Amino acid sequence: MTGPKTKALAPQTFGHLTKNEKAIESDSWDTVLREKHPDMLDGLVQDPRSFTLDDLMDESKFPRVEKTVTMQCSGTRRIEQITKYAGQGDEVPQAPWAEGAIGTAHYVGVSLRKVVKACGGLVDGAKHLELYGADTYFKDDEAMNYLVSVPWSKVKANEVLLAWEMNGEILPRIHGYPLRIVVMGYIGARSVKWLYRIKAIREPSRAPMTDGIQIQEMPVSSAIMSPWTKQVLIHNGKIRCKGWAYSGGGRWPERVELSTDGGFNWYTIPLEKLSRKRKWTWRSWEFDLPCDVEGWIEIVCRSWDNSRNTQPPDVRTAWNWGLHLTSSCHRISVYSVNKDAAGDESAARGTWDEYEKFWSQPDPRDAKD
Ligand SMILES: Nc1nc2c(c(=O)[nH]1)N[C@H]1C(S)=C(S)[C@@H](COP(=O)(O)O)O[C@H]1N2
Ligand SMILES: [Mo]
Repeated sequence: MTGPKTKALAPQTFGHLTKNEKAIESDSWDTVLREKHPDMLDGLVQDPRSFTLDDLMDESKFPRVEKTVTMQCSGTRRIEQITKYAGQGDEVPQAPWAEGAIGTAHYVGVSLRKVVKACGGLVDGAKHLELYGADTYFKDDEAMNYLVSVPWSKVKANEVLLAWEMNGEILPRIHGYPLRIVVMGYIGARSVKWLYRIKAIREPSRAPMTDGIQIQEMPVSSAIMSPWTKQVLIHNGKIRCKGWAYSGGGRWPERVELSTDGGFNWYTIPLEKLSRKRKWTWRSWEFDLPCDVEGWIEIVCRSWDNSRNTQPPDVRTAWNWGLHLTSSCHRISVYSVNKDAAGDESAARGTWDEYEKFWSQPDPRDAKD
């Protein structure tokens, strides 16, 4: 995924929006918009119009919206499908994402609904908005733009933003500079970067991440970010675990649980160890997980959202050809070395003297008759 080739892009080191506005004003945003497509919002709207970033930033026309939003790729944790069932998925070489294909940021922009309204609203029959990214790829020997659609109902609910600022800075190029879509609670693929055109249409766009059914709201899921699988952990009877839990569609994790025995017994992470609940974001968590045993153990993470949805137990349960939505309980294998148990454990392992003594006491080692 690379950005559009535009000239004179501003450096990414600006700290303040006033500076950023100037930087954006003077560069290629208008060029991209005007040369490629005269109308930024066209199709089935009453009054097709073009907007500059200045227009969108004008608070007398469009109220500014700020939102903290989690964006999750539908391929998050796909690596678990790949490593367990090699060759059984068609996107394997493209995006072998692990637990990190998710992130939370604070965006500034305007609601797309208001921009549609500024075009006189939709005409009869329009039900979806098609979003064009300026980047291209080849499909059947043809150069295509990145193109997906979102339903009007989602836009109408003010849950789709046009954003130009991320975490207090100008939107970085890699994240869609100068303007991107942010769809709250949906699969990341709908949040189109390097946006240059929006078109109102009747039917949903035939676009990536359909898989027969269009993936929109993300299911409840979670992951352990620390420790890592296969790590050897030397601890004092408690393993410090950290991770995230998220649910799409405006739902949020209510409970996060951890297990050290593959998912038979669960510890509920106390609420004060979860970050605050918000409608459109993940909750990060941290917990000292009690663990007495030594050797290879399986730590499992499971979360429940406010609709009491939970995660399927195993990777295979949600298998599909695109290897999307790996939302099963996250399982990692770690080697536990419990320093606190060291006294007892070494006794159990024993010295040769203890060994002789043990077998001489209740019974000899072998049966005599
Ligand atoms: N124009 C364009 N927008 C795009 C994409 C892309 O390839 N091109 N990838 C999408 C996908 S699949 C995801 S998961 C998110 C990732 O957003 P990020 O790069 O800001 O994390 O962007 C989405 N928007
Ligand atoms: Mo994605």
